[in-house]
Formats: sequence, C-alpha cells, structure tokens
Amino acid sequence: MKPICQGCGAVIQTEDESKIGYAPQSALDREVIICKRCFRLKHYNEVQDVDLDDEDYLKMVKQIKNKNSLIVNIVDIFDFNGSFIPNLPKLTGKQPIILIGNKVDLLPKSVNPNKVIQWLKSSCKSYGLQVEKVFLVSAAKGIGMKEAARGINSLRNGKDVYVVGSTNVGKSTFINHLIHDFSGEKEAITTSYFPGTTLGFIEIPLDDNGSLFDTPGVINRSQMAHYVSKNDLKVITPRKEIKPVVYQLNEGQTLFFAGLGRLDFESGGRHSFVCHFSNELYIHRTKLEQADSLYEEHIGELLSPPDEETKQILPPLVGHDLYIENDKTDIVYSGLGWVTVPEGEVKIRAYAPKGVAISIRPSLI
Ligand SMILES: Nc1nc2c(ncn2[C@@H]2O[C@H](COP(=O)(O)OP(=O)(O)OP(=O)(O)O)[C@@H](O)[C@H]2O)c(=O)[nH]1
Ligand SMILES: [Mg+2]
Repeated sequence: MKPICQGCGAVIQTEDESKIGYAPQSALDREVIICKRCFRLKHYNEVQDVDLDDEDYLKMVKQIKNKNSLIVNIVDIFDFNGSFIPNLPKLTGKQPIILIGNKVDLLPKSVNPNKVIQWLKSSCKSYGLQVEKVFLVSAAKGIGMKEAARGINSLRNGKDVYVVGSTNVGKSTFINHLIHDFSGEKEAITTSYFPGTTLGFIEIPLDDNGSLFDTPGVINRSQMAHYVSKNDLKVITPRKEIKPVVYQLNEGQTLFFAGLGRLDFESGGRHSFVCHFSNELYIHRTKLEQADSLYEEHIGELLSPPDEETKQILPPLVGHDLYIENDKTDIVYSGLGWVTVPEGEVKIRAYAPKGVAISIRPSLI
C-alpha cells in the first residue's frame, strides 16, 4: 500500500513536485511521512494551491456512503449558511448523523448558547436533515469537547466514525483535539485557515476495532472564503471573541462592512443596529443617497477588503430586500458576520457578493 501523508491524507508520490502528495525520496524513511505542502504550511504558514476541483473533493467524500458508521457533521456557527451541506444524506446514505456547531469561542458573551442550539436544530429541520444530537464546541479552545466526545462514543456502538463537513469548518482541528486528549500528541493533522487543507482520508485507530476518519471538506460555493484573497481572508476571519459594535441609525443611512457587505436602512425611524463582525473589519457609515458613489470611488481603498487580488475574483454586491417585523432578528452575511436588529418594523436592503447568502434568523441574544 502506498504511504499517505499524515498531515493531509494525500497519497505520497516522489515524482512531481507540483502535484499533491509530493515528498522527497528521503522523507519516505521517516516514521511519520509528511508531504511538502503540509511541511510548508506547518513551518512557514504558506499554502501551495492544488489542482483539485469541487467535484474531486466531492468524489472523495462520497466514498463514505452506506459504510454503516456514525457521521459527525461539523458546521461553522459563524458561517452556518456557508458551511452547511443541504444534501448531506445523499453523500452519507442512511447513517446516523451528529451535528457539531464549531467555533463557539467567537460568539460574544451576550449570545445565549441554548438559542444557538435551537437555531441549529430548526435549521436542520427546515432542510429536512435528521440529526441524532447537536453539540456546540470550540475545537480550538477545547470548549464542549468532552461532551461531544462522550456523545460520539455513546452513539457509535463500536462502529467507525467519519468526520465530515464543508471546507474550513474545523474538522481537522476537532480531530487533533481528540488525538491530543488520548495520546498527548499535538497538532497531528495539518490545519490552516485556507479552505481545502485536507486532501484525503486520515485514519485514527480508536481503542477497539473501529477508527475515526478525517475527510476532505465539501466545497460550498456560498462560502465567502472562496471569493477573497488569502490576505483578506485573514482580515474577515475573526480570531477571538467578537466585540459587538452598536450603530444608532436613522432611516436613509447605510453601513458598509468594508467593501464586502452593505446594509441600507430604508425605513423604520431610528433604531440601534448591533454589528457582529471580525474586530478587524472596518465598518463605514454613510448616507444611503451617497452609498453607491462612495462604493464606486472607495472600493479597495477606504472600503478594504477587497484588496487588489480579491477585486479580480469578487462577484458584484447584490441587494436583498428584507422586511423585519416585531421580533429581534439577526441579518446574517454568510462568512462575514451578522447584524442584530433589536426591534421591528424596519425595511432593509442587505448586500453581499453574488452567490454569498444573506439570511435572517431569530436573534441569538
Ligand atoms: N475561532 C476558532 N477557529 C477554529 C476553531 N476550530 C478551527 N478553527 C480554525 O478554522 C480554520 C480551519 O480549520 P481546519 O481544522 O483546517 O478545518 P477543516 O474543516 O479541516 O478544513 P479542510 O481540511 O480545508 O476541509 C483554521 O484556521 C482553524 O484554526 C475554533 O473552535 N474556533
Ligand atoms: Mg481538514
């Protein structure tokens, strides 16, 4: 059997440096074999692009169909729309599914965890996805991991476990945390903030006959990460707990979330809008009537990101009309953040790059 890179799961080859799984011949003598791409990511935080397309990733994940295992589906709660896989049962068949909402460390203290769980459950239901259990964790900070591990153990009945999800939701980070807990080994699997890090199945034997598998991410094109440069991705991805920022807006005012999102407050008097974005994302307030020309003139400068590289690939902003009635509501900009509108009867036009979802949900606060 050909060796597999322990960092990303790619089959190791020594012929073509530009292809995935490349390692120099000398690396084959080592106990732990790592490909060149993982080595560079680990030591220099430098990502090498791979020539795999959406279908290649999907083909790999489809191999888990009807394996008689337990499926652990991880989603990024900061980017639910961008990380949810609506047709998951098509990929997994009739296997039981546990849903794990990851990156809970990013939510401000004002968010009620029970509301997050309710929202995850009702979102699954509305997509017709039946899940056995829902857990909230931070794989990076170790929050909720013991409960999730116990939940997985009690539902697997000695079977294999496949950890699946869209790219970048934290599957490998989650597994690294479990590996660390039972063997003490640190960062066994390669992780990075670029989507598409894991390139094959990585098997971690559990204590009995079964194994736990890391899998490549499914590419969800509504994920903002696919439309921004690596540098911009760093700016928009929150690294710590989000600090909500409150804007008192009069109707006829606009907020720009750098140059990647926009909210027009069309009517509804005076309201406070609570913005939840990466602490590094610049928010700009202006008059609605000036918003279009401001955007034209300042995109990529005052309104940055996008940087030059992102501008080449970023789809144009598209407006979505929203009418919000009485209850506190979150307007969610997939992969960017959300704005809480505390009380109702407001008309809003919310803009995101074409293909990136705008959605609403009952407020999590
Ligand atoms: N804030 C926060 N970031 C996390 C958490 N878990 C993972 N991340 C970050 O999310 C990014 C992606 O993590 P990975 O573990 O590589 O994600 P993945 O799902 O394996 O991604 P692919 O292999 O590309 O499909 C990295 O930058 C992680 O540091 C978490 O609990 N909180
Ligand atoms: Mg991974």
